[in-house]
Amino acid sequence: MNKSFTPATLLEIYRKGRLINLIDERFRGLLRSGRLAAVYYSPRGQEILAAAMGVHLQQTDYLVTTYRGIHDQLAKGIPLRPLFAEYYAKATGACKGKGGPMHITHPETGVMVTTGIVGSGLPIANGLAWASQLKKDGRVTLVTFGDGASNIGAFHEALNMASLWKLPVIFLCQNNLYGESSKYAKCTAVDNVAERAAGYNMPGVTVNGNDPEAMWRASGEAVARARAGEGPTLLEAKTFRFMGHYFGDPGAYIPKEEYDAHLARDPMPIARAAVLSSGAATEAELAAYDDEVNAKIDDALQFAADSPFPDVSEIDIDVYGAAA
Ligand SMILES: Cc1ncc(C[n+]2csc(CCOP(=O)(O)OP(=O)(O)O)c2C)c(N)n1
Ligand SMILES: [Mg+2]
Repeated sequence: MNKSFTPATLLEIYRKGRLINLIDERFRGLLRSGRLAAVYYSPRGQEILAAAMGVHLQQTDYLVTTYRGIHDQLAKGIPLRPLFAEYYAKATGACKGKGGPMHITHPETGVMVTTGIVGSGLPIANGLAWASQLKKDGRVTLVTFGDGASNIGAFHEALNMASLWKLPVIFLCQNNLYGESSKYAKCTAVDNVAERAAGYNMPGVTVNGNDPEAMWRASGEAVARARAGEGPTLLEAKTFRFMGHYFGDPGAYIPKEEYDAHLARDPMPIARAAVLSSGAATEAELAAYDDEVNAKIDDALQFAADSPFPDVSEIDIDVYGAAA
């Protein structure tokens, strides 16, 4: 892919990243104050990689993500109202209030699966990609997962099958250097997850996921390969999570110097400064964008608050199968 990385593309990535960033900040505030009671795995620090991948995807493409998936879902284009209503377990939620944050699904925007079972998304993504290959519908499937997931058996099985069958799938490992409280280097035999691609005869690419241009290029190539029927790519985006594993995790297992070194390279302020110096937007335009996003957040929160809970008569519908 020889396309040049323009200031307009940088701005598009920044705007997607900022949407994620503002929603994440709002959710953490609501959780802290007790106005939202939900499990929450903050994507703080991983916004840019999701945004830079997201700009290459079409609405009809598929996404399979994890519990730490709100950045992926937003980058894919999920609307805020059904997303927020699902966090509040309301009937108007993406899963009618029965899935919750761990199971966000919104087929209209290609958000097919969100799973809390580490590593389980990869074989499911193969299934979606296989269906697209058989139907020749031109869709690609993006599956995202963490560094910890790359040590699960299903990761290896899925890579082998996807390569063998040249499935239109992109395996995006978001290597945030920790799986719960376990440091990557303590549990993984290779320096880079992408090295494992060699064992499955597919391209493996390690990239700084916090660098908009590098992530945009690597994502674009992986999506183009899948779209052209040339098969899967294992893309490893190096990143860091600033808010611990789950909401409320103090992250005491991360040495302070390590944390501070990452914080000094926080991708959001760096991307913002890059947008301003590129001339793609002014301070005033970025502030206006924040206002616009905050108004959408207010609207979706009000929608969620005003919506009813699912009726108790629906308790066994849409769960395992239709009730008689
Ligand atoms: C099969 C399985 N084993 C263990 C767990 C418990 N668990 C939940 S998240 C997690 C860490 C996964 O780390 P990683 O894949 O790096 O993703 P991250 O949370 O860093 O995004 C673990 C072990 C689980 N949910 N599923
Ligand atoms: Mg991790």
